[in-house]
Amino acid sequence: LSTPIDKSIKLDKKIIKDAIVRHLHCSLGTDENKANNHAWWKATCAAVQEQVLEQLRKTQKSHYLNDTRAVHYFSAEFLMGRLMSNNLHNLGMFEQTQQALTELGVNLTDIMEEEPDMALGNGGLGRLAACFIDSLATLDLPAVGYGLHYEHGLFRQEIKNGEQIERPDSWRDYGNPWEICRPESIQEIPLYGYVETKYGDNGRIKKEWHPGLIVKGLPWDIPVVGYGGKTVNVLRLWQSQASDYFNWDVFNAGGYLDAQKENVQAETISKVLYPNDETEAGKELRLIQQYFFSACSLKDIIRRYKRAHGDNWSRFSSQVVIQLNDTHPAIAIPELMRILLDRAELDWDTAWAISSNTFAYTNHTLLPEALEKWPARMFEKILPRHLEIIYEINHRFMLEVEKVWPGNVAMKQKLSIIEEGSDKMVRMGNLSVVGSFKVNGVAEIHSALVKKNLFPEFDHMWPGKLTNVTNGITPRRWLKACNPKLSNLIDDKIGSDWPLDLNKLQELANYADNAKFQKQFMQIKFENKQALAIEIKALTGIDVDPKAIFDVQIKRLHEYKRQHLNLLHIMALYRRLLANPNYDMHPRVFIFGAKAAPGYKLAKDIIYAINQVATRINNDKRVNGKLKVVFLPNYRVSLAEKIIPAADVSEQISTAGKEASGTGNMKLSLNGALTIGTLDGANIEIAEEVGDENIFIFGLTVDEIDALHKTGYNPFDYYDNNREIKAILDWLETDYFTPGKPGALASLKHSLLEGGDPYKVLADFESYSAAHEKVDAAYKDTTRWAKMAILNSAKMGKFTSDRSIKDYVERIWKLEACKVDE
Ligand code: 26V
Repeated sequence: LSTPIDKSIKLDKKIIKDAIVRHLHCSLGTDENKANNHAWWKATCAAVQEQVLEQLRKTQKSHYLNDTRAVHYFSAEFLMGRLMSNNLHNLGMFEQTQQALTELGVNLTDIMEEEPDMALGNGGLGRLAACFIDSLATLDLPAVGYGLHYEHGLFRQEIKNGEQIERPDSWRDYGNPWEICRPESIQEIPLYGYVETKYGDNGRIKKEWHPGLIVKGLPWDIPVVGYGGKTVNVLRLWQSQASDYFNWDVFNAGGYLDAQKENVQAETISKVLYPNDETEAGKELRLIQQYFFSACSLKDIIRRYKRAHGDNWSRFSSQVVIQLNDTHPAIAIPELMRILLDRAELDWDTAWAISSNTFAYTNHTLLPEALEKWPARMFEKILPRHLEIIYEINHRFMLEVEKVWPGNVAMKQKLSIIEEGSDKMVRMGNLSVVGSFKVNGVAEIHSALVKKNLFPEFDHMWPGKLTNVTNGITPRRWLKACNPKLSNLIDDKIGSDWPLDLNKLQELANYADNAKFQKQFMQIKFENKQALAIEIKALTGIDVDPKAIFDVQIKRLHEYKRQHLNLLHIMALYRRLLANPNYDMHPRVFIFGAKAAPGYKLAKDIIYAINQVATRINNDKRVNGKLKVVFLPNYRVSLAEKIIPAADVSEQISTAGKEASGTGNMKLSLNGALTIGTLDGANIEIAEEVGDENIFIFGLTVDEIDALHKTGYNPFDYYDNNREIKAILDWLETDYFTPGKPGALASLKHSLLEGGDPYKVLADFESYSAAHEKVDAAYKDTTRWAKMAILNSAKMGKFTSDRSIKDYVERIWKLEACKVDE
């Protein structure tokens, strides 16, 4: 599947320079003397976009002429970050552009800072989608990403007096030079209203949905440039708009409230990305968002299918595969059924055969509170016809369950798509499994737990439906572009085709003991740390020494990820240093980056606690420069790109069984950071690749956590019997870290004691602390550390998202690559 880079498409520096200046003049209406960095950035984007659009046109022509089977990646989130550096690298024109700009007196690195992040996602799930569409284009696979064109992405985080403040993210305020508006492909989406039952000519019952509101979906296309610059796929994001069309039936039915209000509502649909939290707020709008983008995308796919195949549906599921990125787009299943039944007038069995051979579903979490359920009455109001179809899907499914477990009512209750109770709920996970031909988890252990704990009966009913595809990351963004110094060193040592064939990095293992290579490798790490130290100073005012160990935990804030375990250990180190100023440790800088869901109180308390502890420690002369704590505000893709190349230690410390995969773990290890982590998610597979001697594993395993649960876990056992734990937790209740405000950090202590410590922080503390002593000892042995760091980079080949995509192609999508004709 891999594409060799074709040097012939590389553009001459002179041509690029002329194009940039031309755009400065003709697109931006300014000139070389007046232009600021923002104008230079836009002009450069426009010059790059010329190349991108040329390849996009060729790609679309090839796909059309070959009538290829294609995958459609449905995702409520795409965390794209910035596109300039990525597009330049993938087109193979980074260096020429850099030189062209230098000749114009402009610094490429500076103007790239002008680009706002496209933060249309919460975290891992959204970034995975972004890595996947990069790999799909790189592997010349026909693919479309479908999602929502949020006006505001994930909130911007500010820290005021140690606390998180959420500010709106406005990534499009000055326009986005990469996106193309496609009004010719607008879709109309019905909502609300009622269902009429009619009798057709053949005596068959016909259902007609009379919607109460029609909204328009306007598509914006973001070109997705594959590495090598040949295939350019699209990410199509839908923006909602008020439609001038109203179904006046509804006026009579009383569903119509007020035209103005509904116009506002229509435009509200794609206004804002919801952060992951459990609050009730916005539930209804969230369901509408999901239906809106799923329905727009399906209509778009069907329009394209019909252009080639007319009204003959028989080839639909051999041309179209739809991957559901979690259950957020699961409403696409009843929507396709509705189209096939009510519009195409197919019979149920034919429709179901097409639909259930079209969808595949990826599960990304086992956390019960994250499994989507919608009140049936909300469905009835917004999508009345879909609720009917879901009941019918469920009815037929229950007949299957009856065959396997005759007379077993409890089993039916457990597996039903409808959860019975005072408030009936639609279980989107169950709907997704029933309506898909494959279901996958995102790391070996996670997929095993999906089979064992989440969907064991489905696994029994349909052996082979549940499978695994371990996540991956694109090495183009997460090594080549973000760590140019290390990339160049690797190029010099093993050649430059590793970005397409990451297993080539294995060859670096031959140099793991080579003193000269070790020195070069660690010198680059040091220079990356110097650059991050400057960034830290600029962002927080904190001075850090690049000779210290940079110990990094960057991810969304959640109790299961256990940033508070890291914090308790930092407090332990601080205490040890105060008790013994000669406490033997290599200087350490603990670096955090994390956003908390605005409605998640304890997560916000943990951010506050980190900041308060940081302030106290960073200003305490007694620690003698051995300990620093940094909380970097507004963690996002572009900040990750600066932190990851500079990390020595990667914190992957979730409670075993809770982190489905993790992908930051892969990025950090690829850039030569050593992992301190639990046997959870992809950490297990990382340990298999790097070997136990090159990773610091600690803590309870999934089985041990289970056992602890069964015997009864009592956090007070640890509080009462471990003097250090007791002292630290008690410390949180004083005003030592919150002068004049005793008790300001008490919620943390409370959650770990009276709250029952649901994520077993105290149970893992000792083992975590011991692992950190091993980290310290390893770092002091500079040769050993260099070897370990090199081996981490060398052994990450498995975790390229190209491998993940090839797994999806083989196990699920059955796609063929389609080379783009010249
Ligand atoms: C959602 C919610 C919503 C309600 C409150 C708690 C909560 C906690 C987590 C989530 C996220 C669910 C989906 C998700 O983002 N999963 C992440 O997917 C990544 C890509 O597969 C994977 O690497 C991460 O381990 C997994 O957490």
